Amino acid sequence: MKRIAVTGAVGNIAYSLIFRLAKGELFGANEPIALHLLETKEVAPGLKAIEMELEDCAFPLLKEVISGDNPEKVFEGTTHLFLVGAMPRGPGMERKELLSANRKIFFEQGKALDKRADENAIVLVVGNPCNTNCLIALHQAERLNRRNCHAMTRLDQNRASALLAKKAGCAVTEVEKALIWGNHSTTQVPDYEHATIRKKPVKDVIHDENWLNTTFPSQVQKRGAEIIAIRGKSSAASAASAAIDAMSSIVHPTKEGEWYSSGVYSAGNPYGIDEDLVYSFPCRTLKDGTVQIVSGLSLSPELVEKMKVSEKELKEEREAAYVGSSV
Ligand code: NAX
Repeated sequence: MKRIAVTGAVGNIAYSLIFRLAKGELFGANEPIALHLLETKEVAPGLKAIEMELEDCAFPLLKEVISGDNPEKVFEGTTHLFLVGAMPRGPGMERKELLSANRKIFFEQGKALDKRADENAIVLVVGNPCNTNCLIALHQAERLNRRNCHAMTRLDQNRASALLAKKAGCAVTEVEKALIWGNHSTTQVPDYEHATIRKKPVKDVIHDENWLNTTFPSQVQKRGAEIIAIRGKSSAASAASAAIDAMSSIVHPTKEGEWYSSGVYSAGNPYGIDEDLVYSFPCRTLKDGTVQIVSGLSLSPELVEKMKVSEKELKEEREAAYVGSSV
């Protein structure tokens, strides 16, 4: 049985994610599931309503629901974790204050992972700033494999693929290997140079270089803010969908010649990025479940320059969050 944890379980993203997981979207129709739902004390009573709705769905695969506000109790024996809950940026809040508030959360959850999660647990951090939150947690979860801890950049990758498909007038399935480097923030680097459309380089299909080099990256980077401006809340259904895509890519072997974007621990990376960050790279999952950073991609000077900007931002976040120090 897969024991799947979702934190921030009463929030927006979780309201879509939990039900899709319970339906069996991640592991298919033959894998029983237990859901482990974590919330803060203040809104933990809302978990009751989620549990009631789960019951009312009569999901055949859902065998157990464990919920509460204590990460150590809720993470007991978990095999797959979606860390969605995080401190949102309040009005007038400095980035530093946000990082410091989230440091407390992800420090505590990292410790709880270390004590209670399955030793082969796979962790996907969605709550922002997700790269640095992931870095904080993995420094505490010493028992876990660092390469099993990820920060979600899949929504950005999906947005990039969808935009390229729309511009080329093709199906999204015909766009392959769209890629995001760096931080899940506006410094992220959407990369079309290594992507293909109908197996051809993107530039052979989309001839508008100005669109590719200016409009495309900017639209991917600002898509989240655009949705907040219209909806008044951040992307939820698309984020939940991307979280399932991301975890699915991590747990299933990657097809030959393909890759997925994921924020992973940068130690030993082949692109000269600082060794102690969670940075989005092209990744592959091997048949034995090992996650590898794809090496050997040639990078244009423009791409390298942008990747450095995102790296610098992540170093500043790390410094502001005092990763590794005690709370
Ligand atoms: P909501 O504010 O609707 O829900 C967050 C929930 O987390 C709340 O119910 C809150 O009580 C809970 N929470 C806070 N601290 C917690 C803790 N210590 N333990 C357990 N639960 C805790 O936000 P929602 O729209 O669901 O977004 C969740 C997070 O995803 C945010 O940080 C958001 O910025 C981030 N996103 C990340 C994306 C990505 O691509 N990586 C895209 C979507 C989204 O913006």
